[in-house]
Amino acid sequence: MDDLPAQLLDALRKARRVAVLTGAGISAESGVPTFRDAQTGLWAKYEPTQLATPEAFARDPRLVWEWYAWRRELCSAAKPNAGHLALVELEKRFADFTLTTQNVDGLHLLAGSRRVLELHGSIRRYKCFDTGRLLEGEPPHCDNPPPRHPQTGGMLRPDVVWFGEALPEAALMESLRAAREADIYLTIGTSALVYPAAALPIEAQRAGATVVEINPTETPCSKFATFSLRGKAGEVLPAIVQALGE
Ligand code: BJW
Repeated sequence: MDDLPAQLLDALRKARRVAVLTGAGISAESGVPTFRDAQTGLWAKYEPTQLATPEAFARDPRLVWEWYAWRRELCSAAKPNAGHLALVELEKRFADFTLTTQNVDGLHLLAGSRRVLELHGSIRRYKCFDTGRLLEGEPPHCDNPPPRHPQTGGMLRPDVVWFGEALPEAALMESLRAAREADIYLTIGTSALVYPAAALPIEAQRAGATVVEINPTETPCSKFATFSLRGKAGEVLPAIVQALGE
């Protein structure tokens, strides 16, 4: 990638509070498909309203269950990449560091990031569709999926946030606080189309943060960014860590 802007490195060296938003793009180099990339994105092959809404699950729970079971396998096989690992290093460097992710793949935690706010839940957990009660452990074997929650008897679903559903309130509030207090806000590998997550970098910019976008392509967030670094997260983030170390 091109040389990093000296002004960006200077701002990072002076920063005390750093907040980060990640999206599917950071996991692309781990082999986890994004949603909206043409050809390779999930929504190029599947219709979101048929799979990622509570209405879809109510209509055809088996289809939705099996689609998520397939994706869970993909996520379980994936390993954190150089982008995830660089964020672990950045967390060590700043006393106040908040990592908010829209990803449900769990790769930031697997990489070793300590404080991760999972805004859209986790594909590695399950809950009861009727009551929201979380499942402890693995789902019971079932010949006619979805399996049932052993305590509530309701159908199990992944603990992810579907369209039209509220985000986990504590994670959202903490992400907003971090955005409003950040000196530097990094938005990485997200198309910045899905709200309320997409509002976080805008909030940060309004509150005076230097917003840095890391994405090979332009997004609606680009106009709020002080620096747009056009490259892959797995290349740009390690370059930042290396430059700061010097
Ligand atoms: C790389 C790269 C590399 C590639 N390196 N980069 C305001 C305005 C308009 C609409 C709304 C609004 N507020 C709410 C809405 C409605 C809706 C919404 O936003 N709709 C828009 C799409 C129009 N939002 C909601 O419904 C949310 N809920 C809500 O607001 O509830 C209100 C409520 C309150 C109280 C009670 C009840 C309700 C919920 C949103 C949930 C989103 N869920 C999903 C699925 C999660 C489960 C699953 O995984 O299946 O979350 S949708 C999907 O999109 C997933 C993602 O987290 C999310 C964002 O996608 P992301 O991460 O940006 O991925 P892509 O693919 O879009 O982009 C990848 C990017 O990476 C690209 O830019 C590439 O260029 C880049 N890239 N390789 C760096 N190597």
